[in-house]
Amino acid sequence: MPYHRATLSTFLIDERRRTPDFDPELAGLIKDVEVACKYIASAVSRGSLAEPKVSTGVNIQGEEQKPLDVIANEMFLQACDSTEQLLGVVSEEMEGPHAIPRKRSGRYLLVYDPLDGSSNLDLNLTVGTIFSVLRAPEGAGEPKPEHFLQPGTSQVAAGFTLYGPSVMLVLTLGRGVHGFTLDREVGTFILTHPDLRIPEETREFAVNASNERFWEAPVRHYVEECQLGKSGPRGVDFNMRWVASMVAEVFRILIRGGLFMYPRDTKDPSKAGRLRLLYEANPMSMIVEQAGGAASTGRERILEVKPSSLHQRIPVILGSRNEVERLVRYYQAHDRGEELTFKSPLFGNRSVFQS
Ligand code: FDP
Repeated sequence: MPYHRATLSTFLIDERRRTPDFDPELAGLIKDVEVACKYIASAVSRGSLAEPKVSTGVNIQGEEQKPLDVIANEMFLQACDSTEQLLGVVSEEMEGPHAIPRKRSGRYLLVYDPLDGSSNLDLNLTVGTIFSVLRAPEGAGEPKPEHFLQPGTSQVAAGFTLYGPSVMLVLTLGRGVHGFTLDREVGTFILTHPDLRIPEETREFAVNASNERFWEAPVRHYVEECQLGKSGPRGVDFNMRWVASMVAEVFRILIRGGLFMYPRDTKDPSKAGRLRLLYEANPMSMIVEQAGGAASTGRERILEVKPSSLHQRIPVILGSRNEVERLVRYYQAHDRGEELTFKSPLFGNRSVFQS
């Protein structure tokens, strides 16, 4: 029995000891998020045995909701509705901010995607919850959309859970990234992955390749180089992965490195990307940077983007630092008007504009 290991609670207590300016109120808020995640884990694990009696519809993104999307959102609201430290929350499943009824003086704002990767639910594949904690402006009173429109650099904490073969919670408080595994018998998250660091070098990339014809030239160039493997300019073979569940992809990158991207494409010109800035890109970028990786739109650091709306979408390229920087260099060259070519031992001089 791993009773000698830290639990999430003792980790938070130690964090207070280690970091004099750590706000104990933040620890209380993280504990409520933990409770929400345990309830969601339990609901997800019942799979087809669950008999959800909820009405679903189309969320603010125009996406068809699954019963568990609605249930997970409700569980989060219930777990946080009496959270002293919170002023308000924003979720993927709600159009605007939800005020915490009993509080007008909470110092924090919570942003979350209650069930990321939910298209995988029917397939019994890994899904998860993503969350981000921001400071509420002084004397904000009622939570308003503009209070949440802070760049990712302002996040005070971020995390995600994985509802997979085991349930995990990955957390950063801005001082490294730590992974906890739920001991289901005891109902406690145990610190199993302290100080996660993303390997710099990698042979793996993840992208939905069915969108290739819509990608910009730098992404096509990067992927083509990886696909050429040993016979191309990289000189090594690459593996490709696509779980279609961002939580699972980011966890894989934390464990064995790699690049994950949902880049800008021309599929629907009204959308800058697929993933949402506030409750997907920002928390994941904070985690990745805290673990030594990098996160970019291709043209700017994600954490420095000033949000313009609650459900804003953004291109995402994140993972091992060397790979992200390589792709950013391709964007820079492309934007300077340079043609992206490479020498391939098999194919001679190649350009991404050639078919
Ligand atoms: P989902 O819509 O199922 O919640 O959040 C968006 C997301 O999943 C990511 O988790 C995932 O990486 C991506 O969409 C999957 O996109 P594709 O359908 O294009 O594969």
